Amino acid sequence: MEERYQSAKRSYAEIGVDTDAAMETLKKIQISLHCWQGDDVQGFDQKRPLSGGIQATGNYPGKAETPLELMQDMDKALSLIPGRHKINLHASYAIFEEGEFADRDQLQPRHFRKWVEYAKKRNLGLDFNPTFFSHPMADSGMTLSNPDEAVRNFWIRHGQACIRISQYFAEELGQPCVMNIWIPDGLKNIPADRTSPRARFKDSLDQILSIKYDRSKVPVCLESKVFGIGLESYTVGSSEFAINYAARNSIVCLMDNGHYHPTESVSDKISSMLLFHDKIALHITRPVRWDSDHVVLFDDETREIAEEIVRNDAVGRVFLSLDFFDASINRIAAWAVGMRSLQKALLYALLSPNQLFAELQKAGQFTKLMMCQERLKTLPMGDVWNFFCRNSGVCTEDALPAEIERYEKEVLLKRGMHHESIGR
Ligand code: RNT
Ligand code: ZN
Repeated sequence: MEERYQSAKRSYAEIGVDTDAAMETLKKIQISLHCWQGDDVQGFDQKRPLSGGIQATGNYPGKAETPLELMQDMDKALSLIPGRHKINLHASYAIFEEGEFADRDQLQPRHFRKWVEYAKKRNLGLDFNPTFFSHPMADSGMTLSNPDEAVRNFWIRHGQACIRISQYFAEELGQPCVMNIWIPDGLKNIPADRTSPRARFKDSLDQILSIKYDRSKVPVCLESKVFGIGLESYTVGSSEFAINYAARNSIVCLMDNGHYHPTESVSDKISSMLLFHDKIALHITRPVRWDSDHVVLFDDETREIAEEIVRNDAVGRVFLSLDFFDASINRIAAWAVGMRSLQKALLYALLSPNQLFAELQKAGQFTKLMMCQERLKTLPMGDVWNFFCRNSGVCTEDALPAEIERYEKEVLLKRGMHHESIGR
């Protein structure tokens, strides 16, 4: 492996790229690992089916059913991912003591104490999300934009509670906690009034953000969307809404690359957003024909997103998080492949002679630029990646399937048998 790395290093040096420097940068890039891939966005505070126009399809055995199982699976996934990262929690993953319960608007930091202990022990950061779905108060399809003031106020209190919890995470862990607001609010059929729900959403956000909190500890993000399942005709939190609200109120815009029309690409949006915003946030996902939330792969758009971050020297300005939920495959593999794919995309970007390419564009040398970009695709990045994995103490690409299969056999499948035997 050492030999292959040295040879790869020489190949990249020929085009002016320093592989050691690329690995140094990659090592420091934190990605937020979304807890919800582990249990198909179920959470622990209710047993309801997933709502909000999102859906996890598939029924792969061994799904985590308890906080302990989810943590155990996360540990396995983290052991397969190079670097030190963050865990992205949803409010629905509150962990209550035996016999205790708090509704979403009554959540307290102590309901997440076990997660803080988990993160501290492993030297991880925590990010957070209020959960505006899978709850009786969200059954109408409207939360922060609901015309019923009692419902809307319930969700405003939820948002405020989540800011307090986020600040608690930041203070306990000594690093910022990114809090992302996404609401499913929308309509299946053609609206008669598009403005009023948006005006109410705007007012709800104002109220949530009006509580006292430390903005340096809790960067609040707003995520937009085009449509949800069963909510195809109108989405309250559209892209224009989110960008304008974030700009006017100095919060962070979160772009999920499944949340745009199919030929629009987030990679193209990043440069514009960075010109006007100090920070941006991304949900990296893989939309297959629609917002399907497939596992992130080392594909063209993921690479292009990574390239934009690196070319703009914006590694420190972009909050990176994964967002997908595939229940049809091994869920730990989904996490590991998703994280590793994004890291590979970042490595690919870091191993690109970006300066040189920019100069070719500036000089109008488009033929040469195309040929150089194509040449880059077949350079031995895999050797650098495997070397990076080994140095980070995690398995290389070839060893990954066996690791997953072993855990499936020793843990996940036994878990399934156990559940059946106790009649779950
Ligand atoms: C839904 C949004 C949102 C959710 C998570 C679970 O379309 O992408 O980010 O996936 O909050
Ligand atoms: Zn998302």
